[in-house]
Amino acid sequence: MKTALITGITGQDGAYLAEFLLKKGYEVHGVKRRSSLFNTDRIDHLYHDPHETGRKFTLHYGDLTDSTNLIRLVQETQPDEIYNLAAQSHVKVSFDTPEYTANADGLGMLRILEAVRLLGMTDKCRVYQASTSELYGLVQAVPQSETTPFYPRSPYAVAKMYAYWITVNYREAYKMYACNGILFNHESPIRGETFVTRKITRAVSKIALGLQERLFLGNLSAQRDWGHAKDYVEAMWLILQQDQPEDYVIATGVTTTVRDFVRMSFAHVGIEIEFSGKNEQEKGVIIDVDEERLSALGIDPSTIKFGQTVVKVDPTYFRPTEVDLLIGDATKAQTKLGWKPKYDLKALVTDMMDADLHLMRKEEYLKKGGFQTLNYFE
Ligand code: NDP
Ligand code: GDR
Repeated sequence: MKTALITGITGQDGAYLAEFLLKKGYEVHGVKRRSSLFNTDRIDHLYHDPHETGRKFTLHYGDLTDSTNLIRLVQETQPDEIYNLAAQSHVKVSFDTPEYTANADGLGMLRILEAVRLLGMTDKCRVYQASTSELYGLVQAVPQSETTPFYPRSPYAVAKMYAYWITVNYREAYKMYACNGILFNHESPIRGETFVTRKITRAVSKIALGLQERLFLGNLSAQRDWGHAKDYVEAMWLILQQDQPEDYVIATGVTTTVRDFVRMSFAHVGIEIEFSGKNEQEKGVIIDVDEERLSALGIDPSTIKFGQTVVKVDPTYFRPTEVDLLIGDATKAQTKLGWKPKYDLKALVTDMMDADLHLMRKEEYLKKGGFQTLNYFE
């Protein structure tokens, strides 16, 4: 039985990867941060009585900014594979917390590599770094592959650039099995609520159910290569199973604007919207409603109003420097790893919309039932 140590286990990818590795029979150790609120929602379902299932899943407190903690955890868990998924992963937030982002996202990987090296585990332990398509930043060429030059456009991307190169350097200097997965955007029903896809599917679900009037977004013209997180964690694992340690781009090869992602999400519930206006004045208005589709979903069509403005631009969400266009070329992963995504964008939108509609129905049910949340502060 192999042992894996996952940092960022409470995040989207950490949760899917933990589930994936447990199914493969791994013993999984995860690093979680201390928080004043419960932060294990995404992995709570993985707790099972090990006597009944034979599964091994253990959480440890830790932080990527604490090197002695990381050394101890690597020593105690003796992993065959480390997946470094922990990061302050929000690009816009990295402009507000640049130094912390550099520390966690950049130096964090150095601390892990050093822990493995100092403990004399370079022959035993393979290390995966969660690198990102944000490294490409300002468009140099498309589609972006392993050989496309980097031009990072945020403190997040600059920090990740350090982590990328320190991984390459430790591989070359110490013959470590250390690899970068350069993953393009990947989403899911458990995507963080402030990333654009999840923000959209949550809001569209609420609008359809009459729980919210409109959605405010930033740059609608940004183009992203969106895949499903379930497909992408499989690629992480494949990257660590090869004879030689190498870096791989993981992407679908299809790019879409934020605007079209909004359209597709509304279309899922039978609502057609049209965008008009430019830049900060742009807005999305309902122009058609498929009542049959709404009814089939159990939604009361009378909550939807023709001509209702459901999307507006709020410049607060603009970034000081933006990444305009990402489209990945995953030929190397397809050829060498045999990796191919199972989800296309439509299947991804369907998965996310179904999940968020389900979630928002709970809210609708409580609201209609007159349920009031207690106010603890009165
Ligand atoms: P999430 O933001 O969902 O999860 C990030 C995880 O890192 C959380 O578990 C978080 O803990 C943890 N974390 C944050 N800071 C620290 C720290 N200082 N020490 C320890 N743990 C920390 O990200 P994703 O799951 O979406 O992404 C996983 C990784 O892949 C990240 O490194 C991200 O930058 C990278 N990536 C993601 C892509 C994507 O499209 N999703 C694409 C390319 C790369 P907590 O729950 O307590 O906040
Ligand atoms: P990104 O993801 O920055 O690509 O980083 P995000 O979903 O935050 O933004 C994608 C694009 O949408 C535009 N946008 C908005 N973004 C957010 N969050 N909120 C809005 O209201 C909004 N309106 C428009 C953004 O400007 C951007 O162009 C994600 C993260 O998971 C990183 O950790 C990862 O490395 C990259 O994907 C690949």
